[in-house]
Amino acid sequence: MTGVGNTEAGRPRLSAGVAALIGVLALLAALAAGHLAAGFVDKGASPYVAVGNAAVDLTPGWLKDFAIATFGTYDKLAVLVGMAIVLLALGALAGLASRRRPTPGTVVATVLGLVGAAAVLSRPDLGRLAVIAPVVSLAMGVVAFRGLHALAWKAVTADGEPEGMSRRGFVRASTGVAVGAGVAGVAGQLLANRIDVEGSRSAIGELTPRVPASPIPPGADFAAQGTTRFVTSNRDFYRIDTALSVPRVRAQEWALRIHGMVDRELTLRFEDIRNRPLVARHITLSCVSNEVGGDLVSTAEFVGVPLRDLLQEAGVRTGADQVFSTSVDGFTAGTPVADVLDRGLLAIGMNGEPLPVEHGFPARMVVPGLYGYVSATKWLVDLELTRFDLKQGYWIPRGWSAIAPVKTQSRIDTPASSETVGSGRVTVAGTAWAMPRGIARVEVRADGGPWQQAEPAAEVNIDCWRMWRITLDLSPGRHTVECRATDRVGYTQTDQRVPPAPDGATGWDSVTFTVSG
Ligand SMILES: Nc1nc2c(c(=O)[nH]1)N[C@H]1C(S)=C(S)[C@@H](COP(=O)(O)O)O[C@H]1N2
Ligand SMILES: [Mo]
Repeated sequence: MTGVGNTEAGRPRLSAGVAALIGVLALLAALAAGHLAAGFVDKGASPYVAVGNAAVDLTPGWLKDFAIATFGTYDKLAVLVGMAIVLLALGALAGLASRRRPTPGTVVATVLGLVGAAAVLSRPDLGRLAVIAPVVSLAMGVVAFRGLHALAWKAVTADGEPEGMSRRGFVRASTGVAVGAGVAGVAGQLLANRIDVEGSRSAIGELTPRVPASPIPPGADFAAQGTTRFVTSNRDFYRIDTALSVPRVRAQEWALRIHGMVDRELTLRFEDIRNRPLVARHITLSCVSNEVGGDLVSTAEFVGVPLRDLLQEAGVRTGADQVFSTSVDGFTAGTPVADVLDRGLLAIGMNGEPLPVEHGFPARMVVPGLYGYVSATKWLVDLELTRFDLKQGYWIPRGWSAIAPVKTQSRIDTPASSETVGSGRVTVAGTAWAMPRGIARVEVRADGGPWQQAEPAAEVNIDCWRMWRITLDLSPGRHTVECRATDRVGYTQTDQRVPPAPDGATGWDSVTFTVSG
């Protein structure tokens, strides 16, 4: 190996490459050791995961919106990759700062370890014991850094040994650290995933509703013309949450506590829920971050128990106006009691299966007509009856509105933007939603001309979206079409464009395409 060290004006120092390598290896060793230790306590205690979660929690609303707009459902991957890049750069810099003495790198390793510990301690869902993981990480970082540094230093100064031998010692040690970090990282991941949530999920079996959902009439979508399907498959259902790693809760261990301003506190196990009379309902769920024309909106058949039944059993005290729901990972949402009593569902099934793990297994809330961040808590474990002036859900201090009914909205699914379509008769089709008011009509106009009423698809219920289509005679060339919906209360979508923050986007969707000659 060449360039382990060089001497400049008689003062020995490590070569830049070796110095950076030591920093990077020590960093990997630290992260992997922390990940492995977390495998034994709680996977969220991994310093990498905890710092990522803390970063997500510290993200202001506008930045979260930017992340969702830019990376869509890959926002979490973006956080993890971004963190990896920053950390590797820090490791390399710490190494480079330590070409003569190991002190700078030791300080960086210690500071990073302390940041990890702070992140773990700040997580509402982790116990005190979890701090073991970042402490192990810190210790490993310092030991690996100083150990590798000492070996490399020996090779530079060739202290007492033939130089070739010290170099071999360093190469062997670095390889060992790299392999060890890899093994520890994988082992930590396997340990973290040992909770067999898929096994628990498949053991649930059929969830048969006592009250089935009304069947979907034929013609509820115009998928043949290019609209999205009426029921979104579980695979395609949009996913938005703050969880960097999906919480793994087995149904056997799950329980829901209902407390606060109630007459009787309740604790319900999964079996208690599934043995109740279950209802099935088609519901369209929308994210507040959905831009005009966006696809953070999906529909599923949810199976569960009306939250009204549970809340009445607990006895809601007068004065309670907020149902404050908490997820196993610490996410919280505040929902008006009136909406929960009116149409809230504690869902355990989705499209004929137990809830998928990413969508909240074993149980979540769904309240049609409210954006997800104020109503749709996944991996739900706690419902507290309280007041809006006493407690704020996760996104409220981050700049989002505490009260967030879904705004009447419509979207053009076909033609696609910039598409070239064949003949002069063009089918424009899409979807519109205004839960729980329902869609009365959708209008379309081309190139700023008169509004024309689109043909609505069969209405399934007012808690779901409604598809529409219209055929337009268009001359060859470029055209822009817009759509606007009117809900059953008589409100027509405003053309005024506002961004998603703080309580949902408005404006008309518009698509520009070309009709070929
Ligand atoms: N535990 C938890 N539940 C959550 C969230 C979250 O971050 N954590 N996000 C909410 C938001 S913002 C939305 S839009 C919906 C999305 O539900 P889905 O991922 O099943 O589509 O979940 C809600 N429930
Ligand atoms: Mo959301």
